[in-house]
Amino acid sequence: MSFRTTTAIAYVEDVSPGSGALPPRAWYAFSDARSLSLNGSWRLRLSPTADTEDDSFAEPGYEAGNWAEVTVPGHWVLQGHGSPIYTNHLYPFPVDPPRVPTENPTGDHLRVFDLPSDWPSDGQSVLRFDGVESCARVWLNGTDLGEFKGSRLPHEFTVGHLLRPGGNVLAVRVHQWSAGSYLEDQDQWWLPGIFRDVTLLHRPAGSVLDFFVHASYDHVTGEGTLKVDSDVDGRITVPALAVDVAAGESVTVPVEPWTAETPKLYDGVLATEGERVPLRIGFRTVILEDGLIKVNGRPVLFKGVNRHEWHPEQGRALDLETMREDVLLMKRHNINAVRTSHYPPHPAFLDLCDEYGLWVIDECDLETHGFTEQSWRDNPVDDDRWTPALLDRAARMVERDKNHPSVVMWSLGNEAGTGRGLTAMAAWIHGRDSSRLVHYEGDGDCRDTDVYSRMYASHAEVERIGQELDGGTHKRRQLPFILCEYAHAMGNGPGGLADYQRIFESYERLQGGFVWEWIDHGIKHADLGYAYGGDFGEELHDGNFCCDGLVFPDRTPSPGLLEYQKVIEPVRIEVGGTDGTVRVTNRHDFADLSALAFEWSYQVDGETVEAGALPVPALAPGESADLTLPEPPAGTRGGERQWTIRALLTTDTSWAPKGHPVAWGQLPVTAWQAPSVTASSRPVLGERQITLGPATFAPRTGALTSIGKVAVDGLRLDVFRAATDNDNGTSWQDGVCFGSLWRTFGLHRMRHRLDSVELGDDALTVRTRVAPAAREAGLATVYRWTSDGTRLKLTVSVTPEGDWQVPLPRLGIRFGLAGSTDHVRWFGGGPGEAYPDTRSASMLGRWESTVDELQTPYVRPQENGARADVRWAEIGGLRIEGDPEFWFSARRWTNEQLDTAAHRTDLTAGDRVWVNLDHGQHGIGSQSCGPGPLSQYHLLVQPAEFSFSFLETK
Ligand code: IPT
Repeated sequence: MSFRTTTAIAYVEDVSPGSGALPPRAWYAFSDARSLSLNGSWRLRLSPTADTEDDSFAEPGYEAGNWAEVTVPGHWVLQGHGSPIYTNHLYPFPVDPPRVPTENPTGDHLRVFDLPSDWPSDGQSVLRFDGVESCARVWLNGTDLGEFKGSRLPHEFTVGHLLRPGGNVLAVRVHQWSAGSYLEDQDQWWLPGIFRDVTLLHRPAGSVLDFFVHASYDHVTGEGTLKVDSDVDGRITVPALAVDVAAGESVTVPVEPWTAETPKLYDGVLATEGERVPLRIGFRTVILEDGLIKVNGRPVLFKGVNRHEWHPEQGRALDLETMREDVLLMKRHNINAVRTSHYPPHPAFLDLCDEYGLWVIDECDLETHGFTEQSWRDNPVDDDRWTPALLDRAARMVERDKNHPSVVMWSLGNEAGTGRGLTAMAAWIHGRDSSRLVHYEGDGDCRDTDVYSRMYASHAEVERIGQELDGGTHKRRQLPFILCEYAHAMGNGPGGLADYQRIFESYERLQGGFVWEWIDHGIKHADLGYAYGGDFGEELHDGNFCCDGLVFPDRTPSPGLLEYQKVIEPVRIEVGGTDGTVRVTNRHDFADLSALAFEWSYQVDGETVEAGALPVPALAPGESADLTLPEPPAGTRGGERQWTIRALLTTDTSWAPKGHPVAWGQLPVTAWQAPSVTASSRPVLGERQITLGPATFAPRTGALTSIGKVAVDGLRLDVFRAATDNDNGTSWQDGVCFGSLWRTFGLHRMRHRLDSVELGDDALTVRTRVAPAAREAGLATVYRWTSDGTRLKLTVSVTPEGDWQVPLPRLGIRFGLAGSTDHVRWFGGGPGEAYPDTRSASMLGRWESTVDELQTPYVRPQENGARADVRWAEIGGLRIEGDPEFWFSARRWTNEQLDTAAHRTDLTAGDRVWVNLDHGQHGIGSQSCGPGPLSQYHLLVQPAEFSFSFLETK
């Protein structure tokens, strides 16, 4: 005897893509046909399993009495019903495809709507769902329309015959888990719900069905060829080109091409008997030629990002303004390409990419990563039973998005292993659209793909690939290379971007990469600031691995984005070949420099004394010129001197206003000279203290206690930093993760043994040994204090002893100042943080901040906020000058407190501001998923000497 009534919900665990939906077709935002948005407030009944409730709710007249309300588009788990779950690649349910757990949160959604009184009574109507996770069954006025899977793909149903003027009952049953979940194992939050638009579309008689805009560009003749295939007869008009042709007919006319740099779109119309659909046509030709991806005859260099859809409150339900914000931020930060990791985005995002200009790799909604845990056994992409579902996903992506000039590659999916299903997808896509390339990183031999793609390869390996020394299949060796993911932007970092960019620019075969990833998937949380994996009590989760973006959850740019912006700037400004010249190189692929105005300024000790325009010819892409700088301003003899050259937009563009800085460079003229302090004061031992110039010290320990009226606390050598995500690395890295080595070695618990306090004629010398318990290795550390009566100078000498097997996180001093300390000024790198391999965007100048603003609010607290190349800093009534330049940071908690915090809200201001003045910092790297810092950025343990002078400022 069987108790479970499975037939009604058998579709949930069926490998098929669904039934009842219309064939996929091109998506467009609007036409002259009527439409009715069904977004808004819906009623929701959440059940713990897929089959606990009957479906009588779909019948007209059903009383939804005590049902909750949810906003559509939205995810119910972000609206107070159940909780989100974050896993990277582990399935949060037993792997037994296509079966899913009995505990299968199921949201019955109900919406009653009237047709507008003027809703046409002729023709048909279609109901469109742009995205529902993960499986839905739909009824209208009690009639079962069908069910579907494929969360981030559209599904349409014919409904005209069921509509009534008023009181239409739309019922949608959404299951969190389904067979489709096995295909949607992307590294992200599991967020069930109707998370994209629901729209009723009127389809007048003779309206447009599917259509395919083919718009190519011949870079030799300068002509574009347009042909629009349409399932329904119609005409295509493009007024600006005087084009008026029938569907299916091709026409060749002189045009301006579309590129991401020059996104020229021509407005047109596809008019059938019953409908006029606006077209935005971009002419461009994407081909593989000479082993390179060429657009309009030229190779392109992708300066890309991987973009997940994310909003800290709405999850993957993004409104148009948020999408636009992403595009504008990308454009303003010199990004020229997006991989839509790992599913087709809301289609309106691609309209924006067409309009503002971004190259797009459109990726299918497919990832089966969790099967890696069983050596890919039973992987759906290698099981013919699943192939219809895979082909359905490929078709829904390609048909939906095929009319976007921005889309230059189709990607089969991400991290799905290999298999016949993928091959079938690639074959179908190649057959349907020969005008674009096919991408899939998992196809190591490039059997099915047109580009060799990898993720997180080291600099050295990428260089070998550039030199074509990487071997591989014959086919692969003929193909261009991209890094579809690199530079894991988790927490502080990524480091090493500039080094990758140099390599990309050195070898033709390397056509750039896509930083992982665009945005931190932190969820706004009343108590935690932003929540990450585990914060909702998930039994299985991957912590803050979802917070690895170039922008914070609220889209504030992180230092990583500013670094990337500088590294990929489309104009290089550097020292010229002869004295007094600056070399300007146009690194665009298509645009000349006519959109930019250049200006120079001249700084003495970081202060601009004069500025002017620098005429730069409209260099073609790839060209450079050495330009003579003006005579240095008169009367600027002393001090450190430099030129700063900036390239600014000459006019307002769609993505930034006139004057927006696109690129900059600095050319040193003279170097920083630290002030000399003559050791003319003698240390005096009093009853309670030692006095030396303006300073006092504790007599027994030689510890600095004050400089003038400024009380100073706990000054000593510091080698520890709060581990960054990149320091910690990942479990699957074979390389050394310094974060854990530092902890094992004991760098977070160094002991300071006092050996002697010596009062000399002109110096107070304090000898110590700094070492962790249980280790023989240590640092003999000597603090030598001198003064000229006004200034106090500290020279620190560090001599390593014993067997040091690890580099140091940092090497410098730290001390505490009064908690009221707030304002900071400095001359050095800024305005933002920098580390040895993330310092490209650090601009030498005079900067100001508060202690709080010096902090970078990484979602999981970690080392942050260092300013590089600091000559002097003023803080808490002290002016500190470095010899040589130093790394400066200050915070209201200790590095140890920072290290133990899990969320920003764990950090509370203490009664001290802790200042770090560092002689050295270890690099950042990208080891939270990729390679660690390059060896030249390791802070090796070796003898070191560095000085600071202190002067009371008030
Ligand atoms: C790679 C995934 O493709 C991406 O989705 C994300 O998880 C990223 O890593 C890390 O944040 S896969 C990695 C195991 C190489």
